[in-house]
Amino acid sequence: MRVRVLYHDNCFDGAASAALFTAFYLSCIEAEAQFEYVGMTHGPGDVFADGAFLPHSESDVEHVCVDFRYSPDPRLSWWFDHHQSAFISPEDQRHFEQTQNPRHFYDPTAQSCTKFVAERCAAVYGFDPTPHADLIRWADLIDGARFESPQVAVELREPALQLMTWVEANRDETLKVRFIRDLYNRPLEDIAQQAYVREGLQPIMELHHRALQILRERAACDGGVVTYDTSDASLPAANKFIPYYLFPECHYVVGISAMPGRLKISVGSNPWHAGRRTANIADICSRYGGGGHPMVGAVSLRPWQRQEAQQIAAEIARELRQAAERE
Ligand SMILES: [Mn+2]
Repeated sequence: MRVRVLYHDNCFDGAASAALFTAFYLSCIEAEAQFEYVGMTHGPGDVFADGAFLPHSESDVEHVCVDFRYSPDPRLSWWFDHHQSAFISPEDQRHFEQTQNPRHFYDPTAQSCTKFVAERCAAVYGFDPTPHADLIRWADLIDGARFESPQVAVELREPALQLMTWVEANRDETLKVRFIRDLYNRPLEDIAQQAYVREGLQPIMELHHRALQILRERAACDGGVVTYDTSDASLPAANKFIPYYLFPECHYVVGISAMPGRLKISVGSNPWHAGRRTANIADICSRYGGGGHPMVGAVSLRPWQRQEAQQIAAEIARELRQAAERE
């Protein structure tokens, strides 16, 4: 069997979910299966339309989607997700609910898809995830943004956090696949010492320090909400925790950055003050065509829509200031 894994691209939980599903499939379904991986990115329109699924004529293929939105396409054999915005339309949600596919798993309360895959596959198929316990623990910490402090998240001394930084910035297709294979074959400390990771990380860490410097200059906190716009500064690797490192007492962050092929408005709530995260960020972002989780989300726009991005970011910041005032 050929197994084509669609996974959330440039995301530690996405890569870790793909790795864990692979380990599960090889040990519980078919030891000889051949895997291929396709990174998926959230955006406007049907993101599956662009060749995610192989033609129906290729019958020896199973399509799997992990840590990424639902598709009603009948070729989707397996699906695991925990994003609140997993369904792009009410029709898709109805389709999921009516189809009752026993291989489609969804739980918006799961902190990471990696742990969700591990738990469901253990419960339903008897999969033993213990060899991957470290990967699961870190994916869960990372996707839930459960770090001890902003220092841990920004200074990046832990191997898992170096890998998180690497995977969020890596655009090399071959290395994406190598990384997923490494995640189910090697301990995280080993992977962080691999030459391809070290070499990839070095310029990212330089960018990271530059981002820290730029955000120091540009980010401002008003009414508990940090705002910034680096969309003119080509900083693809800006670490999402820097605003909390700079403003540890803030409630929310709304930032605009330029990603390859899109502008991204990143919206987050302060993970180190969990008690006051009252705004539902997934709901707010979905009003502007974006999505995510209640605590963190994003809106993507076309690269030339900078003015629209600034206007949307200002509206979201205004709404979050009102929430912060009540918290
Ligand atoms: Mn995830």
